[in-house]
Amino acid sequence: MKAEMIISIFNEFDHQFNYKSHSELNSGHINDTFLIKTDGDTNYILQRINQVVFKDFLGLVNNKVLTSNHIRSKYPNASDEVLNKTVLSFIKEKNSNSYYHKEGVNFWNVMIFIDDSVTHEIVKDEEIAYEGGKLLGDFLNLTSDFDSSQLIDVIPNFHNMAFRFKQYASSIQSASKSRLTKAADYIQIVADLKEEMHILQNLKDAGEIPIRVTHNDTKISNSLFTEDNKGICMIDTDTVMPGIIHYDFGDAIRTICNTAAEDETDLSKVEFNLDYYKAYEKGFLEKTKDSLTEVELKHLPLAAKTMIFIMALRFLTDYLNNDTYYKTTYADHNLDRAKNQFKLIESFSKKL
Ligand code: GN1
Ligand code: MG
Repeated sequence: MKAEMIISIFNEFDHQFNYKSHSELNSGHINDTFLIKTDGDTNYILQRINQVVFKDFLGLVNNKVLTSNHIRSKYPNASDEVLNKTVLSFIKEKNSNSYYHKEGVNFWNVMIFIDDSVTHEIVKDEEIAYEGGKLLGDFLNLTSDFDSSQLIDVIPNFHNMAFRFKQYASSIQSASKSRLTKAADYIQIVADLKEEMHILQNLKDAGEIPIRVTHNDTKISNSLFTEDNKGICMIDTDTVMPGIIHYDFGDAIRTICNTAAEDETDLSKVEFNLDYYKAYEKGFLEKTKDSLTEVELKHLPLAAKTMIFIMALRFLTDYLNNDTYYKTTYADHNLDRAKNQFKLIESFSKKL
């Protein structure tokens, strides 16, 4: 994307300082994200939202802004300066919307970049796992009294296992022979795990697990830490909506406990780290154990397996669909991601 375009879109927003330079942050698979450095004290994140994935963009922005405002309201005595360093802060564009839209350039939003923060694609320190668990606990606590009827279901059926199986079944119908052949072993594993992987969905549908405001994309790279490993806050609130805590617990574990990146192709490097599981669980429960039900607590280990599986299934489905959903950088990227997640399930099953 041309620098002039980035600058002109950034300048539609009511930021305090002038553009100096930008770089693209490539960790996400859906949106385009840029770090804008300025000539002042505040730097910004400029993000183009993928409209194919997020069809109701206005609903998405509304969800994100309402969530931030709700969290900010929990600290009535904190100054804006402090809040801007600990809670996501959205910048308005010149017409007072929290987004900018123009035909042909899609929808954009801007947030304040939290300086001196780091993210982790792979966890190499137990303290990060522990701090990550506390961050999710805090997020769930801070949003527990948020009226979830104000939030739209930004991606309907996002973690719905029955729905993901339907998408998978139709991808098998339309897949090319060569992709089906390459995926054959994994198609068998999916069939073997199908029943177990519906347990949480069935409990949710039966009303046995409470619906809460959840984050829904808790991979560890969506949490900010200080350089000395203390949790700051969770970011990427694109998918905040009503859900069950298992999605959030499980998706975090999926990434924290994987000893390699989610697209590592050398599967001997992919193992499930049980110590990190315990550290994350400890931090999470320190914050939440008094508010969770017995059914919620009992199913935390299954949540981990289920969320690793659902991501494996989604990567495999996208591979069979010729890569229409996730960004990929080479032909078998989605298949490699799926293989990686299936290896992680195998390792998990030996340990928990
Ligand atoms: C996608 O784009 P990103 O990285 O925030 C996906 C998540 C997956 C993740 C896998 C809206 O998130 O569900 O866990 O990739 N988000 C959406 O890395 O589908
Ligand atoms: Mg996301």
